[in-house]
Amino acid sequence: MDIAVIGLPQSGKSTVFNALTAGHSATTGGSAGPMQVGVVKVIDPRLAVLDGMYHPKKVIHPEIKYWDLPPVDREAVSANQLLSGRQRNILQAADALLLVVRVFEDPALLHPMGEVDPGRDAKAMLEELILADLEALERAQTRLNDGLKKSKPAERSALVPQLETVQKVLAGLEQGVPMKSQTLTPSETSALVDFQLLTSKPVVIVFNTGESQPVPTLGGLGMSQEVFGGLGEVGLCGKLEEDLAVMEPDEAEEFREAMGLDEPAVDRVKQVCYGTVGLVSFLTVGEDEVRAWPVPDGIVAQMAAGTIHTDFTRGFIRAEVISYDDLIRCGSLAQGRKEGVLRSEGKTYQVKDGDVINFLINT
Ligand SMILES: Nc1nc2c(ncn2[C@@H]2O[C@H](COP(=O)(O)OP(=O)(O)OP(=O)(O)O)[C@@H](O)[C@H]2O)c(=O)[nH]1
Ligand SMILES: [Mg+2]
Repeated sequence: MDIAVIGLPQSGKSTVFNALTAGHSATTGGSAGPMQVGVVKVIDPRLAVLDGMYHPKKVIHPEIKYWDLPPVDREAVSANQLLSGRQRNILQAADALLLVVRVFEDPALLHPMGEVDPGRDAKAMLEELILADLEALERAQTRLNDGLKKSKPAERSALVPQLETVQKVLAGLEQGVPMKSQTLTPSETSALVDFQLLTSKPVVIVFNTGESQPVPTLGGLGMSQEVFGGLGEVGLCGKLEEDLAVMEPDEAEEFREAMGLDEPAVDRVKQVCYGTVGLVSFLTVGEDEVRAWPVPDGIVAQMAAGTIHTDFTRGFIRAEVISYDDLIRCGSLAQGRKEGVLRSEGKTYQVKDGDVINFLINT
């Protein structure tokens, strides 16, 4: 999963990125550096238990790739352009956006908009995403209109529905409704896939607080989920977490306890991202490897098979499924079968988190 870190200049994006990746993205910003990418393994503790049972050659944990974008310059911000054209292009390819909002106070660090005001900043960035999509769809509308004028009657039947979809979503965006909160049919949604609209992506707000500063909530800031649609939220102290991220684990743990901190930021952010994006993991076991596969919640077995190999979707016969807890209790798939907890499921079975699955495929 690719997650891009966005936010106002100097909100602490690179600091949060470093906290999450234990990386060393240059902080303080200002200069237009390259994009930084940090890869984090999402350790699934269930795999360690399965490793002990199967002794496979490999144990494969899922990965999250965080991107820290090159900064926007202050002139652009004063001209109210909060995302550069280059940033918009990069963001299109992300699966989710992590929106860092400054909560920490620091008289030495000027806020680009004046006072520290988390609600204003979060709304401004969400509106910027809407603006980016409006501009992209307006260009598409012009292009489709031109295409229609030049097209032969036979070609029109393909262009007209696309234009209608673009206009429908444009109308919603003009009302401030992100694409993901609009009611669209599956065919309308698929007509828009190629645009990779920014408001179609899940957004997790990271409140970057000072030490022992209370964490705001979206509700408290008057941001209703109905308007902005499926936002995740998490609070952390970027600067402190950045320091803890590069310590030895034992030492970091001692600090956490002494300071009464929660779980490491990297774990909490991962959980909120998984929840907001709607990901669950199914597991596969064997002598070669044990592995966790993140998939969208609600995915059906036939499609889940396709995450292992695209051919598996076509060749899907059935899935043998046992829950992780049942497998651990039974000690083996064979015992699970004897006890009747290893089931045979068809194409439309909805995969659950922790399902251990063996797909039977017609190759
Ligand atoms: N006091 C305090 N300062 C912070 C905190 N997080 C970040 N900063 C400081 O804020 C400044 C900007 O942090 P960056 O992480 O570079 O912010 P950025 O959003 O990546 O900045 P640009 O990439 O330039 O837009 C740095 O001087 C950080 O040390 C925090 O939690 N508390
Ligand atoms: Mg930065």
